[in-house]
Amino acid sequence: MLYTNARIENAAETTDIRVEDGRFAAMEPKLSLLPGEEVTDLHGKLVLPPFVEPHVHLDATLTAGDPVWNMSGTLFEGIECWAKRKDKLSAADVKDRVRRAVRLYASNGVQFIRTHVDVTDPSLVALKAILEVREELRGLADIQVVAFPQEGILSFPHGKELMEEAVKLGVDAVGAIPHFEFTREYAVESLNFACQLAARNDLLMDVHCDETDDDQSRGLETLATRALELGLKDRVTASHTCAMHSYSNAYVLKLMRLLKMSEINFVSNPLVNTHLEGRADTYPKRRGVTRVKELTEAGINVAFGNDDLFDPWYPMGCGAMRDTVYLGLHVTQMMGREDILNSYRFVTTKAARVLHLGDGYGIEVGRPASFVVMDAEDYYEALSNNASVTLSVRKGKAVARTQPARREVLI
Ligand code: 17E
Ligand code: FE2
Repeated sequence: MLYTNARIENAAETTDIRVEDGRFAAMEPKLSLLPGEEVTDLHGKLVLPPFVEPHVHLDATLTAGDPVWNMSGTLFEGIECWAKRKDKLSAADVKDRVRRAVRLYASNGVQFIRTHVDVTDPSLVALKAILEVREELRGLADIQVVAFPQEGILSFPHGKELMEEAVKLGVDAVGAIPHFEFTREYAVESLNFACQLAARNDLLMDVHCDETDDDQSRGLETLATRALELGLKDRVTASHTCAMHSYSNAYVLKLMRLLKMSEINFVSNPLVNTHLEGRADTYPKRRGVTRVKELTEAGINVAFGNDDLFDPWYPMGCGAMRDTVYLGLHVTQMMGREDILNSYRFVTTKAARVLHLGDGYGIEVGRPASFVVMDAEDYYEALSNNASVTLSVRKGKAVARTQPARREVLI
């Protein structure tokens, strides 16, 4: 297959792309058609590597209001609502919702997903179901699974054993939730335990870290220190890190040195944390989004995720990566022209680094021919106009297509 006139990652000139045996076989400004080769003219439209969702809770997806709505809008009431839904989980229920969510993602050009799955459940029913259904969904997306101890490792009965059991079942990454543990001591111990579990089993790590407005929440410094000392480095991701929004600048000045040395990644979830944080404030209300601009300027890898799709923590979501980028740029005040033009990287290449996709990802000759086409000429226009992903190609195969809306003014 030959795709002509692709505008790859905002390039000024267009490129022709040859795909053979599911891989990028050649890329040149002009390629001549081989005998019998099929051709698709992309008409100068934007071509990006596939979107990557670096943070979502697929076990809870599509359960908002079932059995109760989160009325306060806090993280903690969300956890209580979810605990009630957890009692009703079955493998069929989890698989059905995950299938629907992954199909929504696929229709929006998302081909790689990291999901956190709650393992504070003695039956581990959701984890087992997701490990099974991800095989069935491989044609649409690669799904990475994090063992996520929603109710704590030290503060939940047999929390450590459940984490170890999840590792045996075949998760890709180890999680933790230090700010939810009963005490600061437990928070530190839970991080030590999780880091050692990841190191021993050669797994990635992704910690729900300091998802609170409490400026005394200091999980991050412990996580970064262990990542450095155990040599885990960029295999570790700190998600949320909302407390960093509220840290004093003097403390952040000290912390930044450690964060750079540790080489850990960050994932910020602006849609969800602007909604969940600041709930104990009157006015002014904090936004609770971590310091994305300063981290990025320091050369630290930060990606944006959705976190939720219609669940106890967030009552919206359509499975696209656009809204998290759009809000993320506003709330972090990263609205310069170059910031906007390059912001697709938060949900493509930077998110791919979080997932350690390596050379399984990216538009380069020899790599799997996976890419998306957008109804725009560059990402500035795509983001501003909420452009559709008109085509999603995965390993050489078209997996989703959208007809862009045609709008007419009638007078
Ligand atoms: N659980 C949690 O601890 N934090 C979140 N943001 C979500 C679930 C969505
Ligand atoms: Fe999360």
